[in-house]
Amino acid sequence: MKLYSKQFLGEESGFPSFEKASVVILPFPYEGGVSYGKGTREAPDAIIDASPYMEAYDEMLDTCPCEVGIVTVEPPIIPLKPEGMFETIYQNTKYLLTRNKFVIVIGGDHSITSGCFKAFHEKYKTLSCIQIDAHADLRDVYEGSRLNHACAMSRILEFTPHTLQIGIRSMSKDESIRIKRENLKVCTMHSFYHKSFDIDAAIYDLPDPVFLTIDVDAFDFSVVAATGTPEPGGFRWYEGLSLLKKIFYAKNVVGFDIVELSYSPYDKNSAFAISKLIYKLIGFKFYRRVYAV
Ligand SMILES: [Mn+2]
Repeated sequence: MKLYSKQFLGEESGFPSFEKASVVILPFPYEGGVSYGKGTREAPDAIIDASPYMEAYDEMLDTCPCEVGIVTVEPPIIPLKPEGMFETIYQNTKYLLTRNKFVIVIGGDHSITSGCFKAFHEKYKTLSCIQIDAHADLRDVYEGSRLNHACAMSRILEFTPHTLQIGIRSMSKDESIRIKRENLKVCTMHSFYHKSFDIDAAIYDLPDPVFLTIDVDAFDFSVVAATGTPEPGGFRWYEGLSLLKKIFYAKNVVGFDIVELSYSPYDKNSAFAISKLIYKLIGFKFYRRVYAV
């Protein structure tokens, strides 16, 4: 697979070869599945462009996570039709998994997750999914498409019954009925805030390995302001990091995607925050140290 002309972390990455890299970042700039704000097509470049401005040294972990070898591959050509997009993300993810890489997909909108998850699920039969998101994304069809971003978790549930949704604070009445009827594991932001959902037990109960899908609208506007379907009341930076650290330390996370950032020329902070988040998660995956957040 061809390496991208720009690399996550820039020179700080040390420019390892594809073969030597443990981590592969796959930019997937697709926004055919959005319903409100646009701009997520430009998000992968915005995140990669921001990444050389952070330190390669992680003060929390007291190490340089980039030493595991991180490469960024060229974004594939993506068909406009959702079915073609699905096949493209599936095939690209599948290829990287056959090369035994830790795959990080940068979206793009949330409709890309199901094709990505399909490839992971073929490799890991007992795969479960943790979704960090403001929205339940449990509609079967939205605006005439089963691959709309509002249907992301409905598609995942066709592969696995083992899901955990965290940070949710926006859902339809029908989605809430479905959650109760199917006893889906959903930790709303309200119950997270009030500690009325046993999140440790829910994480513990999920079968390994785990695929993580992170919608950036899960975060508070102080972390990410540029997103297509914003919802107030999200995770603050350390609150989010603490939760993600817990997930990475408790489970075998085999890959993740990060979706729904929308590029804005007036907001450099959001892209930088997501760049830093990706780097923190690489650190959590490959360096388990004891520290406090
Ligand atoms: Mn969302």
